[in-house]
Amino acid sequence: MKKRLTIVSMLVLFTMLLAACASATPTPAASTTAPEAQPTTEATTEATKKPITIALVYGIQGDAFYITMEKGAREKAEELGVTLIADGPSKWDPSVQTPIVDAMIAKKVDGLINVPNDPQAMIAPLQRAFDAGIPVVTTDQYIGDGNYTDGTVTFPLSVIASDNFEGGKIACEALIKSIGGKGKIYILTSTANVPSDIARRDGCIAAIDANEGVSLAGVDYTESSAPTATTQTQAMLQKEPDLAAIFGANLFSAQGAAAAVKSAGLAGVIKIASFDAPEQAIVDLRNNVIDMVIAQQPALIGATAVQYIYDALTGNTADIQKKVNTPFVIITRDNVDTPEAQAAIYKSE
Ligand code: T6T
Repeated sequence: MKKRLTIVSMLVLFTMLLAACASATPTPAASTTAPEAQPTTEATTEATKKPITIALVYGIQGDAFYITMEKGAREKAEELGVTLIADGPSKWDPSVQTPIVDAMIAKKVDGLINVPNDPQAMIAPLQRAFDAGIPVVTTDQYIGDGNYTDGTVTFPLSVIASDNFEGGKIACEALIKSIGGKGKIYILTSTANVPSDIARRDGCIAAIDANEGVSLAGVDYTESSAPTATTQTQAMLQKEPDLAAIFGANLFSAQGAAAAVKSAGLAGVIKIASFDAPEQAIVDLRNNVIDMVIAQQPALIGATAVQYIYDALTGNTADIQKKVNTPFVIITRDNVDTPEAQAAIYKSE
């Protein structure tokens, strides 16, 4: 009897213990609600995720270099699921570009990519964007002295551009080689206040200075107008009948120079290097009018800029560099049909 009682009391105790355990186990209960809570949290994040709009204010309308930059930016924007809006001035002029930047600020875009038309005049408009909480990246050109780490202007996230001094040097070293290390070289570049083109001019002059047998015939500023470049080249051909080579330091400068050389019947006699790779430069290369094309990578520049703005907006700042130099693709008659050269040719629409 005593043994039965002990067994019964042990059973009661065990049952009480079980009951106590059941009422004092919040952990399993909490863990069963957690998976249900997860979709709710995700749904909330999705619902509150604001669509991202990035603006690209490029250098000038109708320039294959910027058309290609916009294409690269658009492709990257699509890949990242963000909206890209693009606009640019009809002429290279900060007073025309400024209202376009201001309109983007008024639209409350989330990020701004700009090819500043002037390194000083575009500081204030871009500062207004930054002050409105819009991250800014400059492409192809810079503002201030271009040193966004500890230079005169540091608010832009990054400057993404070619190493223009190096490009000018490469172009003119190749020209010097092609003229046998002797002769006069003429430089045509866009304007004196476009840092990229000035750096190309200076890179070319450095190459000329390093070679005793060559000299600088002169520098002219084309205002990015091919007809102006043609007229200037014709005047130079009159002045220097023994001119050996021309460096066209941007698309329109090279295009105008090539037209003048062609119409003077000097194709193949005067060597030409074209900075920039529009389709016409490739036609001129194949026809022996141009001897070397230095293709920048505008699509890569545009894509990298969109990625940087997106990274900044989504808190991934670790990979953002204050300065990025995109590489060149050098196109000659020997490699023009390679996939790499073909891919580097700019798009005109
Ligand atoms: O050469 C490019 C660009 O890099 C430069 O800053 C301005 O001219 C171009 O757009 C070509 O026309």
